[in-house]
Amino acid sequence: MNRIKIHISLIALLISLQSISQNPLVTHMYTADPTARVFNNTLYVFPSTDVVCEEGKGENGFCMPSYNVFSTTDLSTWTDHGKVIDQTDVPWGRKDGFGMWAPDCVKKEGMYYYYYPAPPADKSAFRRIGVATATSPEGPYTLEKHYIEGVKGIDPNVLIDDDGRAYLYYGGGENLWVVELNSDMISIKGTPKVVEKLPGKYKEGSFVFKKNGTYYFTFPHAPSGSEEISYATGKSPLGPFEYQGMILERWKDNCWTNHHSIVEYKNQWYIFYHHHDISKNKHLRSMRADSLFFDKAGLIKKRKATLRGVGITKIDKPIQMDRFSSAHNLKVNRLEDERVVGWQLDHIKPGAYVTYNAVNFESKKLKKVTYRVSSGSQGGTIKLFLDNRFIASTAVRNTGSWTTWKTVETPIKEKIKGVKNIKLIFEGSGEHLMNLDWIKFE
Ligand code: FUB
Repeated sequence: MNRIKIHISLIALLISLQSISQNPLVTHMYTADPTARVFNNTLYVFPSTDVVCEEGKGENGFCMPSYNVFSTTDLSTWTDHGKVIDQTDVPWGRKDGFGMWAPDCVKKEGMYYYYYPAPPADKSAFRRIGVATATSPEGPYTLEKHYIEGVKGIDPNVLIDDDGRAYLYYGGGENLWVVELNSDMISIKGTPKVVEKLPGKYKEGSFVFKKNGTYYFTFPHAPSGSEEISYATGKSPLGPFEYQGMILERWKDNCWTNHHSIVEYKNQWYIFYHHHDISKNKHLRSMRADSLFFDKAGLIKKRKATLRGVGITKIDKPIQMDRFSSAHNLKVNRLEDERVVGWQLDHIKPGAYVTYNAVNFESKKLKKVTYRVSSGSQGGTIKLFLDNRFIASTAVRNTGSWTTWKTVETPIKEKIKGVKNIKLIFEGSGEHLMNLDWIKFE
């Protein structure tokens, strides 16, 4: 992604990031712990909010005062419905606790139930879990006067089973817990049970969903270093669950947490999660999404987190290839161009490739493809494929140096219509062929 160095405003950044449909999903505020839900054919996301901590506020470095709600129908354009709950609204909560951690929202019989953790004013626990109700996912929400009795913990998640019974999962630490909710959705039946047979060490953020009769108990945990997202499966919402392995690997940088949700929307499964993309500060996170796939046996395919994300990209602007869906035998680094701030693909070896999914070519007649490249070596060839069909070959020669950028173009003779996946294969000989900034279709 490139940004003009001068005269850049926050508003301009917001508009450009939203309109190119990449990760992170929104950039005008920090959003963590995204729970995605589909209500009325619209995909809603219920994240928590990270803000910069004032001296002495918050816990563990997190300052989380409130909740906003977001929605989309195309995974590209996001609507921020604004703040729906603030810590000062919580009847039983500390008004300056800054501990409104990961929430969830479910729908039952036309009513939306929003579950959130907060530090209680009575100091009876680190976090209690409260419920707020509304007749629309966007609110306004009415907050229950008391927290759920008998529950102490963070990260509430609710599964409503096909028979209408609802289960609350929560907890952070060595154990995660489950308890059935009464039909009022605001009190529990019996006592919470530890979810058994999960791997040891720190766990939190459980998210349970059901697919083809199997319950998927998914959770971030930290066997070593930072959190990876893993899962177990079972035949009952109360377990036992059998550990199946990792879905998303841990961050290799200093973003210690991850927290996710998994949802099917318009026949595609997605994982929503967070990273500290914009801030590089582990307490100021931004929500992301990527597609998720299952194998024939119903197991979740391990996937890589991408900056490409899930939105559909239009061809009205250059496509920054550093935000790829997948890549091989190349690196991403800050753009070596004194006029622009951004990132470049470099160290591109013969046989390297990069893919960028879901580009909408609509039904416009294409005339040419243009690349912005530099090369301090003999150069090479870029072969363009759309949905694995060869489209055009473009020769890139030495541009004078690795920091001398030029555009090269090739006419397109094929008729291209609709949403396609781009693949570029780099051919040539020698150690490194070229650097690539963007690709543009006209
Ligand atoms: O966002 C605060 C806490 O960090 C969440 O409740 C955890 O799941 C972790 O993401």
